[in-house]
Amino acid sequence: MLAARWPPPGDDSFIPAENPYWDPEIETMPPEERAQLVLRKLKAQLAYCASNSDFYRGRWAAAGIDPGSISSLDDIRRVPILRKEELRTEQTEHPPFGRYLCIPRDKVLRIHGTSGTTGRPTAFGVSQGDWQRIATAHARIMWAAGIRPNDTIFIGSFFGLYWGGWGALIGAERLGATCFPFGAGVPGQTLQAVEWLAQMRPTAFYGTPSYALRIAEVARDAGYDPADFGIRVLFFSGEPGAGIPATKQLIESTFGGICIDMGSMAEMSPWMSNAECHERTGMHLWDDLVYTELLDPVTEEPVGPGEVGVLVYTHLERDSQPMIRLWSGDLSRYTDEPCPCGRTYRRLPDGLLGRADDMLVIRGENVYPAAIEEAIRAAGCSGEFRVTVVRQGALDEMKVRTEAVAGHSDNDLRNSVVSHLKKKLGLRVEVEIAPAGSLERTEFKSRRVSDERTMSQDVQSILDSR
Ligand code: 8LE
Repeated sequence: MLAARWPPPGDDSFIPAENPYWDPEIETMPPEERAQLVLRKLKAQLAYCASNSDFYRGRWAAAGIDPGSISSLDDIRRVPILRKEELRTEQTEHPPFGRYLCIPRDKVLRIHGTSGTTGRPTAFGVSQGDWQRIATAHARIMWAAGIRPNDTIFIGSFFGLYWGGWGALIGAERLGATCFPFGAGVPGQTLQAVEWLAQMRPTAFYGTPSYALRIAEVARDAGYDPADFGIRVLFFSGEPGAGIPATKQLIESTFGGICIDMGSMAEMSPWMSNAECHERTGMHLWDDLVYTELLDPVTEEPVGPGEVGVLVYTHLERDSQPMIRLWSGDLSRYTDEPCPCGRTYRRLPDGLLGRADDMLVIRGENVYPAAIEEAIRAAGCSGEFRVTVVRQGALDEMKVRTEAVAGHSDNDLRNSVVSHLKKKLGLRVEVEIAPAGSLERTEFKSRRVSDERTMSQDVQSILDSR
């Protein structure tokens, strides 16, 4: 369905007949042909921003860019990169939505926002058309994950400003599935979740990986085996985990369903534009919805396959608050090797490696939080863990606290963590085994790695200044 209209109508009621693809033409087209489609949509999106936003008009004029002169995807590099701090400043100066809201204020259908734990929260104003387009995009992507209209989808995520749960909900509704918006965050709700899961037997689950593992623990304590819930597909966003092989395997063996990694950023909704298919070979970049560049964190030049770059996103069909070249800060690598699913999108085979500002430099080595989690999980740690990096004398030391696992002696577990980290990262660690269940759990996003050296701030300021 190569819609001639821009933005495409989001309210159609199309649902494919049983078929591996929602949109076989777009999903399997040769990449060069898709690039032409992306370019057409990009030009329409840029022209729309130039006519409807003083914010974009102003910044592009200041950079000497005429968006009408963009004639190839490479040309996008002439458009200035946008950073989250600039969005915050713009909203402070032009409250509440900033001048990148391209629709009249009274056409805002929904208000969402960031949690604002770091700095001023950002407000998202969403039009009805965008809400519908996001729903359709998510339905298409959830279809690729193997979700079908006869599925019942349990959404174990907050229903507030956070877009995660809402994005899953509207995608599920558009796909015609049965929605079960259970929520999260209310005291006692996790045990209730377990009881509802056992009773209602939903076939799909959405939340954060941390929360799925938390639910599994509470289920076991209450005498249930999470594999008996009958969940076929578990899909996740918001934090690393579902893209980390050992964590993916832990989730799959715990629940007996497939574990699907998804997620870009709330600003970029449809945030499922990074998402795995049911083959689970790494998140596809659904480039006809959001065009994604991978850029060197320092030079901001494009990186090739296999090289680490920052994901930089551009909306292609948003009319309310389009983001053009939003610097995510998330590091990843891409491949253009084919996926067995037959979709021709590039993929991120290692998921998101971590945020550029979370990357640790330990004794001269770049260490990604996702690699630390991979090693710790592969060592057999199925409970919570915490990692601290400290400087002792002139040396960086990594300290790991993890929890005892039934059936393993503390000593074996400690040795296993030491040897996995040594093998994966080449680092010596100090490991402490805490009692099972003693480290704090989250129903949202976990922060498991903390850097207590001052050097990380130096690295941060270098990255910030570029
Ligand atoms: C590793 C995508 C969404 C709505 O679930 C979300 O969490 O959006 P939010 O709150 O804007 O946070 C975005 C950040 O969460 C990303 O920049 C990235 O650092 C992290 N994140 C999201 N999905 C993943 C992730 N990190 N793997 C993921 N699958």
